Amino acid sequence: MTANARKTALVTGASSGFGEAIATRMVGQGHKVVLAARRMDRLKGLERGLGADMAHAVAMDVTDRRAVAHAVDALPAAFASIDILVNNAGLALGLAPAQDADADDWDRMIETNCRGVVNVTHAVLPGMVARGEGHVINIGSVAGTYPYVGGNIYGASKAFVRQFSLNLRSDLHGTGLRVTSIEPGLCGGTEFSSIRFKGEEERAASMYKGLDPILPEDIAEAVYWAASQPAHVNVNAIEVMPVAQSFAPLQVHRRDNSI
Ligand code: NDP
Ligand code: 8X3
Repeated sequence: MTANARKTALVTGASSGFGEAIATRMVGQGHKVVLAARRMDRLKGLERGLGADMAHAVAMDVTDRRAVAHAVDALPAAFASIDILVNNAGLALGLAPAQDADADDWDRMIETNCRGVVNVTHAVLPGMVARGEGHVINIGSVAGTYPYVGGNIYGASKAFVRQFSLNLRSDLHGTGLRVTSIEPGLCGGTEFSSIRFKGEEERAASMYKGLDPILPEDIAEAVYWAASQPAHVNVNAIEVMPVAQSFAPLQVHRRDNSI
């Protein structure tokens, strides 16, 4: 998508948070958007708000490969040529250290964050290659680069997203397609922490207490900027953090607790 061209984007996880903000930003710039997620009531509300000529809601569980392929194949003609795929649907579950973690939580993060990105990409990529243009934008996380206690599988799943983005670029060499990995840090204004802490709202809110986190609109801006570069420019990765978030030193455990 160059700045003036009118394109069609498919945004997964458009029922909330980043996905909703990305879809809204895209439509605000005159692009059409396929809104994909599981909660159809929320997608329909967004579709109404953005206008049914510009936004089209599609029920999609990204973990279900066949359902994803069917949903992409069944898109109405006005929304069928996907120029930009934003693989945004994802989640973290729990913050327990690996030895105390829930195996079902791990499975669901892998299913959603890894397999989900793979399923949707696999369904959309052949059409982009056949048309000779397209842009895959994957939403990773700083957790895919920097470890933190309790980040275990969530961080590993986002490292998968990062490496998958790089490997896609290699495979797509010469096709004209673009691939970008967007890697946000702590972001407020989404359901992310509420889902991570399974409805423990006080704990979820405490993540953002006393600081200014980045906001979904900041990520929508990064996505839009990457997608708006001239066709010869590929933005490989963008890492965005709030000023209030940075890096802690490596930890050292001493037998005698002397320091
Ligand atoms: P939200 O929880 O607000 O949004 C997550 C979205 O993913 C929802 O729209 C949800 O829709 C969708 N989703 C979850 N599971 C599935 C599924 N199986 N199939 C289809 N859609 C699904 O979180 P954010 O907006 O914060 O997160 C968006 C992305 O950004 C995630 O990949 C997250 O890991 C990443 N991220 C978030 C950060 C943050 O601090 N908030 C920082 C860095 C990265 P529905 O339930 O309707 O299916
Ligand atoms: C979520 C960002 O910093 O909460 O992907 O792990 S962080």
